[in-house]
Amino acid sequence: MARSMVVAAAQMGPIARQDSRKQVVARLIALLQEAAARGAELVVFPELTLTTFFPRWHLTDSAEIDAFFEREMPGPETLPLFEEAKRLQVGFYLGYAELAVEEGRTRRYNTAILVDRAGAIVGKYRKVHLPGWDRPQPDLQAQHLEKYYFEPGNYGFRVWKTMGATIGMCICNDRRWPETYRVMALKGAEMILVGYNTPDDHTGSFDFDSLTLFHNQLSLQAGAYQNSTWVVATAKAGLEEGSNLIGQSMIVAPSGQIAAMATSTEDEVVVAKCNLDMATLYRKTIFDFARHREPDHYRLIVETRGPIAGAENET
Ligand code: CDT
Repeated sequence: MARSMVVAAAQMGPIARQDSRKQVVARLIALLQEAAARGAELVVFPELTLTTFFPRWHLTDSAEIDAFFEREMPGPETLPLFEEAKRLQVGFYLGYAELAVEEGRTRRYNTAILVDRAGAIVGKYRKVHLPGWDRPQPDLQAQHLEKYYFEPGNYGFRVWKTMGATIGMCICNDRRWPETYRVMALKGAEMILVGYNTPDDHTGSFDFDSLTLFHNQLSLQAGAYQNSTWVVATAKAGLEEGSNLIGQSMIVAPSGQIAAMATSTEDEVVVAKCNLDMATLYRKTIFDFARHREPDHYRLIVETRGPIAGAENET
């Protein structure tokens, strides 16, 4: 019999700056309960789930900034979510802004955790690809300041054998980079979880913005197919503090087919039963990595960050 897992993408509508953690956690619990009632064993929440997407603003007051960050997980405000998930025996992925003290220094990360069905944190990921800028851009109408608020994650792309599957995590912009999926696929990921906040008004260029939904879909489907893995992608969506965030949360099969997709930009649960053996099927055939990959020809990918000059007309 095929191994399977029922998974939910628990999309969230907008979160206002003034919304308290208590209000947000109450919404998360309602989504969790709906997902569990529909048979979900694992629920994926968005990136930076607990607050509004604050990197759209240039804040300079450290107390104001720190208010968006979690110092402990679970903390008193998030504990009810852990307790309810444990009661319902549902695992979850949760994105949040993490304030950590490491080697005597305060560090800020854009983080996601994986919690198992007993309510224990079994995995932590810190976002590697931070989009946007480290200072405000006077020429841009909409700011995206993740490089100002966060350091790149220091864990790399990891996978966890838990809840009957091999599961990897990444966050938002990571989903656009093929390297993200490949590293986890090489480590055996059968399912990759990703939360996101994607504005469709970040460039001010109509041509680019009008393709935002297409690019979301393209990245997720290509990542799933080219790496033979399920991808569960969950948005924070809707008009949030004047910024329009796309929805389109979806669950994509290793075939690249969309198994379920949200139709709103509000709080919404989408559910799919994922055949985990489907990942194995493609990896034994067209994407049998050990048989077909030629890593000697991929060295440039890890040796350089940006394009190199003078590589034309090699003989
Ligand atoms: N949160 C996040 O990573 N959002 C980006 C938008 C980048 S626009 C400068 C994304 O890739 O969806």
